[in-house]
Amino acid sequence: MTSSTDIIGIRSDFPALNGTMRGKDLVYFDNGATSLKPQIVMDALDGYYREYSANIHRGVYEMSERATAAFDRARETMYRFLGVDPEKGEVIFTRGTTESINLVAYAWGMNVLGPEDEIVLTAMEHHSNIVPWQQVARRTGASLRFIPLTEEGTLEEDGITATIGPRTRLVAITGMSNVTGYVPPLKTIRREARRHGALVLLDGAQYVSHHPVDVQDLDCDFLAFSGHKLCGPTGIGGLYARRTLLEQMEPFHFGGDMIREVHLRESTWANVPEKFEAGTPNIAGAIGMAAAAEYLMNVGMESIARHERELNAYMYDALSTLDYVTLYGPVSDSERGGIFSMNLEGVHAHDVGSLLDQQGVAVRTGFHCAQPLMAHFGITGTVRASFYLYNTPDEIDLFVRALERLYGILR
Ligand code: C6P
Repeated sequence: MTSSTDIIGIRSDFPALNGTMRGKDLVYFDNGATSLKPQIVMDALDGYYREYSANIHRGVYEMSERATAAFDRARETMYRFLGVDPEKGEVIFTRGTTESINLVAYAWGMNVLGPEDEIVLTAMEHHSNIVPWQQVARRTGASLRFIPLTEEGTLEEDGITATIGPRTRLVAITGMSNVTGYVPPLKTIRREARRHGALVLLDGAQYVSHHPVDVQDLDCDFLAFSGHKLCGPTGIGGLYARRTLLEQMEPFHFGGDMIREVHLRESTWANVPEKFEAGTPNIAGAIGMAAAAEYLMNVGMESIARHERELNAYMYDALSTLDYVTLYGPVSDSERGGIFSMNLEGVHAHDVGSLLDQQGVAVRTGFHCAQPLMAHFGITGTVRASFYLYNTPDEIDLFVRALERLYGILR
């Protein structure tokens, strides 16, 4: 993975990388928003729609059986990808991280929490891991508490131990900030949560696509993730949750496929995981996400993480030579995944983004669905460059040269 031939091989798997933007070779640094898709994922989607696009769990005919088998295999692939015991049925297919967190908020939070309880969050959370908990707090009377952030947006042990306490029922935290790439000290957080009998929800939207994941090691109670950030299609993702919790939780959505028996005035529920998957699921999406997970496992999540660490170190060195760039987040590259948020002195982030676009470089600008973190930094937005397995040091050079050029024009 670290050798240039490996990267060339990987890049050729992604048709979009052959494309241009504004007439220039595309440099895709917006992987935090969504990743590009390898051909193998398109083939999996195409295969389903072209050859066997029947509904699942319903037909007795061959085409439906084929679709059912592919859907079930997709779940098994996700078990392997996440280190989930296949016997336990602990992966629910959802539309993505946002829906997964809402599932926990509605099916667990709304039913279980009360005025004595506290939900612990941080100000670096994506809106998807704040707004649902605000709703739970409003409806149940539970309180929200926030682990304080340091000036650079990191967490310290003292703040963690002072915030998680006997009334904490849930700590809901990102595995990797979508703004700064900061990976919080998950072990300390889990230890404190366990000490007080609280559950841990990990927002894995960014974490899962960039790190090898084994839920046994992560030892969280809930893990939310999105397929589109790990080379899969949009509109599909999942929630890992401990079986014991899934069995206790009420369903989130009601309708077909999630029932055991329906009578006119009452119904009973199917087993986990179907109990949480009402209606026709995103069959193609599940098959496509599994193809993506299989692709990433073949490349090797450990190699992907190593490659990104190398890119990070390279980017860190390159940016530190530009004294007009303010970088947000941890002051060392070791606590950071491949996401860099920055501002150029005296220049609006959108202007930087637009001029980078003219150079063929795709970045995201704005508040990145993280307004509380922007408020913490005292800014309204940043320019964000985020990497994935197919990015290269040459692209970083190109990005940095583009920054130098545009700063010369804009300042
Ligand atoms: N962040 C970004 O550009 P969905 O949209 O449901 O797939 O994921 C939501 C989400 C939740 N948590 C974190 C940490 C995230 O980064 C995201 C998605 C994208 O940063 C789109 S806003």
